[in-house]
Amino acid sequence: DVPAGYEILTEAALPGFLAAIPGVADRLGGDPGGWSVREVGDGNLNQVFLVDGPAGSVCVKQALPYLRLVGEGWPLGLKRAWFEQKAMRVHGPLAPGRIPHLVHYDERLFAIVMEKLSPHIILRRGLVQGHRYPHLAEHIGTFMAETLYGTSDLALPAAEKKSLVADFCANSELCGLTEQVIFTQPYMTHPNNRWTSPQLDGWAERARSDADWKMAAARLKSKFLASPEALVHGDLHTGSIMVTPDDTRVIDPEFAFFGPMGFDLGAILGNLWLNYFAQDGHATGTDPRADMQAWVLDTAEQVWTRFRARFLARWRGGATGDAYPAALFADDAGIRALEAERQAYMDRLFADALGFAGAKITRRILGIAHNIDLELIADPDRRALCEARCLTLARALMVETARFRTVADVTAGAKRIR
Ligand code: ADP
Ligand code: SR1
Ligand code: MG
Ligand code: MG
Ligand code: MG
Repeated sequence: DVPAGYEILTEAALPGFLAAIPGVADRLGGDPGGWSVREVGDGNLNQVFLVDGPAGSVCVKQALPYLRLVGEGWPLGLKRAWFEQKAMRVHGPLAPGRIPHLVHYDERLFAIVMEKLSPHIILRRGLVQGHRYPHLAEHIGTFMAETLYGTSDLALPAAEKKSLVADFCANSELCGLTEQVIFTQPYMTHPNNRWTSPQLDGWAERARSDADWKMAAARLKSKFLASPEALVHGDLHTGSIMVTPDDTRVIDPEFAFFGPMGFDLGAILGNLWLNYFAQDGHATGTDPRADMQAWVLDTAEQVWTRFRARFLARWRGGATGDAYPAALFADDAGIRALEAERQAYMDRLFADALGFAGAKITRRILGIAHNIDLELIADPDRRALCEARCLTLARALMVETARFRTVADVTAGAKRIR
């Protein structure tokens, strides 16, 4: 059901489309006929164009009426573009400088015009190449603390939050995609699934038959379905972050909805831990990756540590939302109780994050959508070894979550897996 007026943009159509948007022609400069246009989409869902003129540049992202990864055989609603621009409008002011500037949203074409990030690259590609990003943990830990705290009941009055929850409730199609491809399909026989075969056939069978593992996935799915804690990005893996040595930007929040905060935390942590195990597959005699692996593990620790510190600082600085009414906790006993509650809240968030991290790792190895961290390891035996290590950690994070009391426990656990 493609709405009347919608058309799939082409490189040839881009200059005409952009020239008609107030301010964009000036931003690009010169004559539209001279603008250079390149389609660069490498994601699973949409098309993305980079446009350069003599004065500046923009990026245009358009929703296609189907899943790009599969093609027209998997129709997908266009409204995901609306949720993406809405999430950018909500998250942007909470985390200044951490997302691309939103220039324009076109309702007819379901297209977002935004700042072209340059010379940024996708974080996952940089990590696979062995590059380190010294500010990544601070930037991403802070991004998550500000966006998650800032859209929670700790910060927002109930009516304001409920109005936002209502806006994002309709993003049910993309939530449904996550519910299927992350929490359900990897644990059953399904034509979408693939894995390195025959090396991982035993692991795929285990995911289908291990009741503890399946129950952990089902519990996480229930949490995903029924926890409108904050406006989560919803797809915060290392392919949704663009970096330079100094800068970090979060892109692609089309899966945004009011869900469990641990889902975003788990996405980034899980993808970093997956990358840690994948480094062995990219190491060579002249490029051993031991230092890189240490950096990746340390970065995962720092992401959690920075997140926790900033989130707690916001909460202690004076909660403006309707949860934990200040009037109830004004005396000494109340102040102590509230601080104990904050610690317990963070422990619960950490456990959620670990479970979701495990689920995010598992789906990238046994489900439909895989990661270049592992896919670029050409030798299937070598890749399967890395993948089996990933799955060992993933299952432990999901099933034996309580074993990991601190993020250092995960680091130690990952190092023990050989
Ligand atoms: P999808 O939703 O299909 O995954 P993404 O939003 O992840 O699409 O974008 C796909 C690719 O387009 C990214 O991997 C990146 O290379 C490029 N891209 C996206 N947004 C920008 C931007 N603002 N500036 C430069 N490149 C971008
Ligand atoms: C069909 S699954 C496609 C995946 O790509 C997106 O980026 C999300 O991670 C989604 O699960
Ligand atoms: Mg993407
Ligand atoms: Mg996307
Ligand atoms: Mg993921």
